[in-house]
Amino acid sequence: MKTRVAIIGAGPAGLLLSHLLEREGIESIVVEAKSSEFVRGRFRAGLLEAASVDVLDAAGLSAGLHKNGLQHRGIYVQWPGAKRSVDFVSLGGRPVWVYGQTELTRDISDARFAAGQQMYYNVEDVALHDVDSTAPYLTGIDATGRAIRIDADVIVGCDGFAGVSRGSIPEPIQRSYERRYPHSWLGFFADVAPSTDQIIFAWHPDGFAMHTMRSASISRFHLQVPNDDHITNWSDDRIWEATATRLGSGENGWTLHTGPITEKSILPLRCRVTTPMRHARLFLAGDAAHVVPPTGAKGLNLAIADVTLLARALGAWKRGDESLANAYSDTALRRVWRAAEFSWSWSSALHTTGDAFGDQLQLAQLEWLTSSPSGGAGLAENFSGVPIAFA
Ligand code: RFL
Repeated sequence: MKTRVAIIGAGPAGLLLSHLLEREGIESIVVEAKSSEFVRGRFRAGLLEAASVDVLDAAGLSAGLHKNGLQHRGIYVQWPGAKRSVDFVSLGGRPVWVYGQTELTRDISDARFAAGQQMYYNVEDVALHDVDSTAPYLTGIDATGRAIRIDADVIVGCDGFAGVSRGSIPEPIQRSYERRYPHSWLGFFADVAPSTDQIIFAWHPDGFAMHTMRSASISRFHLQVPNDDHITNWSDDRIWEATATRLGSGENGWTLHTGPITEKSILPLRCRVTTPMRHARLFLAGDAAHVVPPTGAKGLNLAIADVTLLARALGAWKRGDESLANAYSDTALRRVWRAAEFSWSWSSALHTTGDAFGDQLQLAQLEWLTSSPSGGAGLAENFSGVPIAFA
């Protein structure tokens, strides 16, 4: 098979890229290791920046978001004895949207199926070849066990954190920056109406807790746990007890509503950025190039920003101007490092370390961020997401 752009991975980055490329008049083929049902059912992110919503609006992909998503003007930040509302809009930022990655992935894949996008699911052993040449190609084994080969002008690795594309950037050129955090997140969903109208980020001596939501009847929570913890240590009763304590249920007239827990897992927090995001005819986008701790809710938003830049760059290249494609890695990485720094500093303010001095510094930081207009403006700008800059 021959196409202009071979895309590896049908997560939000790969699917959205194929959609944006079509709007640039560029044909693509998407290959995905998992089944369509698996990809469409995967639970993950849930917060969209205003800048991401702009992209989805312009791409005609936001009907589901505007129908079922929840627009939030800000967040709550709390610690024992304090609950602060941070209103992004009055601080110069823009509203954010709570809309599940699962729903967004379904919306985009429905649009791609409707448009007749060539997509191959359940493709095993995907390998990249000759990315240094002007005739790169990839190979794999399709769902029927047949060997496939896709020749392309460029290959885009949208294959996430555990993908294969990154490995095709040779070692002397590739550089990865990594930070592992000393704690993990226990995340769970519950079939219960949210107990809050805005996301709660809570500092507590027992550890960070977060209360978010997916819909009017599904709540989402995260609890800081040690890295060596295991989900079998956490019965549903223990989870609810810890969540109620850390979120301050029963204080100031606020009560946490509990319900059946439908999914729970532990996720280590890490940040890894791989550079460059372009090598010859290979481009990386989304989690294939970078992962950030989810505290700042940036992963999905960075994936959207990357492929927005890349579609525009490949469109310009098709018209004879390679400058945006040449600048892609540097342009994308500026936003990636902003998000990495914000995710690091926001995580650092909220996750306890067992150090009493550190606790006091964290509380001083939270006090400043939630009471000073300049502190709040930075928080609002980082959460809302700055507009996507193309150069
Ligand atoms: P994905 O979604 O991982 O998709 C990559 C796709 O590539 C496929 N693949 C391959 N296909 C072919 N051949 C191979 N060899 C392949 N290897 C892999 C995979 O099967 C998959 O379908 O990456 P993408 O598209 O870059 O999207 C990134 C986002 O999924 C990710 O950044 C977010 O989910 C991160 N994230 C959050 N981001 C936010 O913006 N806001 C949030 O609130 C937020 N919360 C979260 C998160 C991530 C979490 N986890 C589980 C990592 C909360 C959690 C718990």
